Amino acid sequence: SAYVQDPTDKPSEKCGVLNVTKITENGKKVRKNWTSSWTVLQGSTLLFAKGQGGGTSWFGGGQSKPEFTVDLKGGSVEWASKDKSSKKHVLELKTRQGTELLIQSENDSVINEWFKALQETISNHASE
Ligand code: I3S
Repeated sequence: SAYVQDPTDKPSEKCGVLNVTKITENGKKVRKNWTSSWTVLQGSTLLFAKGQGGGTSWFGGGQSKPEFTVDLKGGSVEWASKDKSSKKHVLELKTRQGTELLIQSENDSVINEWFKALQETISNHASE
């Protein structure tokens, strides 16, 4: 299922389980802490919730909040270089605010779709 920008201008959405760690926060290096996260791309915002994407997550629950959100406007995404992680299929996401994340999936096509989706989102919001 390719990621396609909705022609009716509805906010784009994509979700799934990814492995995520912050590596930099507000320009400062932080210790890696890989966690499996239910991840949602909603408009230009990327949201993470801890744990696998099961029925008890914040998503759709209304009450609980996402663990962490990232504003993609003005950010960048690229394949992480080997020195960033020993894992395969790792993306490096940088925000305008100086936060850097690594995003990983064992599944090649899953991570490729996220790469496309994040790239498109960033370029679609480039002028904001
Ligand atoms: O970049 P590093 O320091 O090699 O990252 C690894 C460490 O964070 C390690 O944790 P501790 O050093 O706290 O034990 C993690 O378990 C590894 O997963 C990290 O490396 P990878 O290559 O998996 O991103």
